Amino acid sequence: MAELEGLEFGKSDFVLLDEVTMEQFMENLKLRFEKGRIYTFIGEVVVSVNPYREMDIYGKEVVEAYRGRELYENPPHLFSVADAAYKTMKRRAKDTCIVISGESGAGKTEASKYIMQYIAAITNPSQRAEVESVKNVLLKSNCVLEAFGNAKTNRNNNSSRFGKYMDINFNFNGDPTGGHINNYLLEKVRAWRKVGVEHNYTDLLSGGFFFPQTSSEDRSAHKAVLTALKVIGFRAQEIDSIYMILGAILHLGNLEFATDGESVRVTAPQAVENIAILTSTTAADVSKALLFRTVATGGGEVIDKGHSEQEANYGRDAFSKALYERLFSWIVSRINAVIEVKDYNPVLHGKNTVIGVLDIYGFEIFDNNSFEQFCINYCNEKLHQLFIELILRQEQEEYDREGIPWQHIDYCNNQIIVDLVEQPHRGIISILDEACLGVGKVTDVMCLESMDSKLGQHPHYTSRKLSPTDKSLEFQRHFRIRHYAGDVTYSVEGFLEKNKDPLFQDFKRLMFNSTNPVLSEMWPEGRLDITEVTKRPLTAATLFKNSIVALVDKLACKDPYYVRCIKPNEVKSPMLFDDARCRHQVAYLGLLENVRVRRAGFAYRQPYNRFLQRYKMTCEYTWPNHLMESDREAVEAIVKQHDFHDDVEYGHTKLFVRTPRSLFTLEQERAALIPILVLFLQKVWRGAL
Ligand code: AOV
Ligand code: MG
Repeated sequence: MAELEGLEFGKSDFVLLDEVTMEQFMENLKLRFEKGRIYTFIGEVVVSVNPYREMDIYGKEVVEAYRGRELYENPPHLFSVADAAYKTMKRRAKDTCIVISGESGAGKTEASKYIMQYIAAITNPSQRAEVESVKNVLLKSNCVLEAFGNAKTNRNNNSSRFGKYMDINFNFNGDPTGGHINNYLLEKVRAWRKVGVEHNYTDLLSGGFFFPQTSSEDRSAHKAVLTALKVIGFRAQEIDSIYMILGAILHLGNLEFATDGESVRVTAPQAVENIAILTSTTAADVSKALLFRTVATGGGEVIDKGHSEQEANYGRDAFSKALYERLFSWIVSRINAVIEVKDYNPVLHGKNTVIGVLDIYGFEIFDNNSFEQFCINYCNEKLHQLFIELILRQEQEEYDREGIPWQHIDYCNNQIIVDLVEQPHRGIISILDEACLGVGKVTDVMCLESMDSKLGQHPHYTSRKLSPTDKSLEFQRHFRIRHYAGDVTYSVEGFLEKNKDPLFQDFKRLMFNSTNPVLSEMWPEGRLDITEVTKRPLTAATLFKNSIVALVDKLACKDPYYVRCIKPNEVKSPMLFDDARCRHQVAYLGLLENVRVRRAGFAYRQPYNRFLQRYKMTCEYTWPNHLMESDREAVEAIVKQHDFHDDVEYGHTKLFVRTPRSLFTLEQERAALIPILVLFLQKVWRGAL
């Protein structure tokens, strides 16, 4: 609360603004950022501005200061939220979750790591070995997942190209017993490129993260990953397999095809040999999978159909990316197998509770926005919707619980945009899926035409054809969605292919038949015989939608805590507060509404005993102790003496204060009394009184 830091640092809770206007909000946010106060509350929500510099605020002493304390007892911090989530989980045996949101580069992943570190630091005081080992794996998993799933983008040098939701399980004592990681849609193209795959990639040892003999920084990062893999419990054979798969991916990048008359051949047979060695297959089988496709004819006959050069190129890239994606998912599943809660007996150990931490890609607007951005931004729409629903619901529930009358306030709702994307039969995903099912050659442009005809009237959708004079829709293939966070122009090019995400069955069989059991395990569907492969797999967009719907369900049944991250500028500078950029984020994150909801109800709420402890010195009837029947009555006495009886409601266990001003008065009085009190006590100690 404000008194903990002087007012020169601005207001530490936006609820305390004199007026809830964008101007005041921005003024406070900027002032605090410039004074190095990167965190600010909105009630229990923490707003964070990326400092783009090392801050000395995560050390041991700070952890100690926050441990077990109430939110308002310390300045706002990620640790406040982490501790609140932990306390609720422990005291009320409720599952909680911490949702970290904000756009790319706003600081979500860093925040999630500090939160995990905090939870690790405050648990297992008795240092039990098995709990320590679980904690260690949970922390180390970050390093591995980032190595494989993050990549440099123009928005963030260490951008997460996958979404991550991690459940941490706790036993009755509040110590971690295990966890589970869910990963969401790896943007495989970017992550895969990081390995150093480019066509005609000739020198294996230059560049690329995993074979990086270039800089000492790369070398030590690489070593850290290796150590982490070992700590987590990857076996030597598994680690070797990881390297071999990465090696195979690199060699695939070296493969080219040429056409001789009718038939296509590989130009560098040595690469095929290498791939065969690295994947524990034979050169003949690799070559066949690269150049032919086994198909079942209508008559049940199985034939090998030669690829065109174009098909062979396509197949090679799809295979290479799929290898990477499978590897990533397999690594996640291996980590999960290690941290899975085993032998938990609720009768013996008490209720098993969970804290979930969500760090998922933020809203993205690139110069070229493709299928991945479409999925990512849809995911952000869903999470925003959840935020609205939960923040309102939570308030409502608290008032009900405490027996306080309360009126609903209206909120902007992005349901219409969510529907635009996911509605069955009419939404964009359905239209895409339909196009993917289409017989014959359905092109991206045909798909766009279908969207235009079905969604032409939708207020959040437009395209070049529908708005021919719109300068930002330059190309025939552009369409635009008015997201809650801003307009994004997508190019439909590649949408169908990415949505179908086809990989020739031949590659799956090739990998399943590898004599390396680690590799074979990653490709279970390669077991199927060609004549058995009839069912069309779900499309990428539908799979993603299903996983996000499941995620939202998971979050919705937990007590949510929020960290809202803001990116202060586009140039990664610790000094610059770009007003317009920040204002835009504040608007779309719905932060002003958040403050309003918080204030329209009650700006502050505190359990009676806490309130009393803090303010009893301001009232003659309560200082040093009260003689009333209950703490509630004592609190009433304080409130009456300070004349803001009309501004409060008395709940069953808490006092609710409508406007912050009332509390200000109390705070000021308390601040004025403290020096007098200190003087008084000093005199008592010295025996002067
Ligand atoms: P993101 O997770 O929100 O983007 P990151 O957490 O990766 O963003 O943060 C981007 C960069 O900002 C980091 O690599 C740090 O250099 C810096 N940074 C962020 N938070 C802090 C902090 N608390 N203290 C110091 N530096 C920080 V993305 O995953 O791209 O959506 O996809
Ligand atoms: Mg990230």
